[in-house]
Amino acid sequence: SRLSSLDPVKMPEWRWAPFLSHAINAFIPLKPEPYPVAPEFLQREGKTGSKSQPIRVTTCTWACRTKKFRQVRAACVEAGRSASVLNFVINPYHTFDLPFFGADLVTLPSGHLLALDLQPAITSDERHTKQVWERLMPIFEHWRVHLPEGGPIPEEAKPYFSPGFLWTRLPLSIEGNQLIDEVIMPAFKDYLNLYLDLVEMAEEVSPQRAFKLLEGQKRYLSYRAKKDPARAMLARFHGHQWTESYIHNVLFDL
Ligand code: DBV
Repeated sequence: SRLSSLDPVKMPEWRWAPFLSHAINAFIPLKPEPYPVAPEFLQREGKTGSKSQPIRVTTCTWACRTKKFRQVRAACVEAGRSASVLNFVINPYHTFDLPFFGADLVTLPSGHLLALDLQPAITSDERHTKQVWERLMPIFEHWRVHLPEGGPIPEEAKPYFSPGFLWTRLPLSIEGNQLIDEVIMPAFKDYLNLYLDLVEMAEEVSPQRAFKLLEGQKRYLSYRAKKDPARAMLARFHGHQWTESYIHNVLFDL
């Protein structure tokens, strides 16, 4: 079993392993340190499906911190035909004017739900968004033409997205898997590359500015915790108490 948040996630058949591997390799130059995660959240086994055809579920958390990242964490779910998920969020320290990196790669029996974004901590603030969006939009435009639209998102969620929100639904078919390999994977690499470049350039802000960013980060994470679309699924797999604690104390813990 896993003793540190940096230990490799070993889940055979997990659809999203190449994405997490890519990200972990990209952090190596930043000298990642373990992020404290309680043992019951490093790896948790569960069961779903029916009595006659049970399906084993594993949920793992990979996490680290670096000089500029308060928390980088990947929630990894492998449940065979029922679900395969990588939810990946990079939380910068609020002392830098940086967005969050967010990826939600979800395979359910109904198909793949795929979301990628650099999400603002504060909205309607050019100083926070302009440099990011200027560089993000060409990348977004490049990849989105190859993907069907994901459909509407709730109005109340909109402040938390950038205009470069890449959001699609793909079928569980050879064509769907091909789009994941040929579009979603390179898009993920481009978004992460841009993000790490913005991070490298970022310098500490004034205490007043940092306070505003902290308030924004708290609002964003409270929203994500409150509206986590995985809540029902995780509760089915691992129980309500474990799920609530995981959401509030690990996934969105600021
Ligand atoms: N989503 C999370 C966490 C997950 C997770 C922590 C641990 O924030 C998985 C797992 N997302 C997950 C699952 C579903 C979705 C859906 C299991 C399917 C829920 C279901 O149908 O039962 C993007 N993710 C979604 C949806 C959106 C996003 C818009 C559809 C919601 C709906 O239809 O109700 N999540 C959203 C987003 C980011 C994100 C933009 C960041 C880029 O993480």
